[in-house]
Amino acid sequence: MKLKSIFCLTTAITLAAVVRAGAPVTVTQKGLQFSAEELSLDKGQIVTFVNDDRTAHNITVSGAGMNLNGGLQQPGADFKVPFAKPGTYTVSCGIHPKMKMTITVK
Ligand SMILES: [Cu+2]
Repeated sequence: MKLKSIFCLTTAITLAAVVRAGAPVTVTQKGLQFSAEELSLDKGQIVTFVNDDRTAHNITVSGAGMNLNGGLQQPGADFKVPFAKPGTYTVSCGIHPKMKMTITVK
C-alpha cells in the first residue's frame, strides 16, 4: 500500500513537470506596454503575444540565434512564438521603441 502511494506520487510529479514544460504563456500588449518586463520559461514553451491595444504593434524577438519580425499585428490579434533554445531574448515592438521585455529560457 505504501509502495503504491509512492509510485503514484512519483507519476504525478513526472506528469506535472511535463505539463509545465509545455504550458502556454500569454503576454498582452496594452497601453503600449507588455504585461511583463521579464519572463522565465522552460525551453519548448510557446508564448502567445496578444494585442490588447487599439493600435497595431510589431513584435520583434532577438537572441539565442533567433531574429524574428512578426510583422504588423492588428488590435485583437494573437502572435505565437516558440522558444526552443535556452538563452536570453529581447522582445520589442518595431513601432513603439519603448516597449521592451526580456525572456530567459532555461
Ligand atoms: Cu507597439
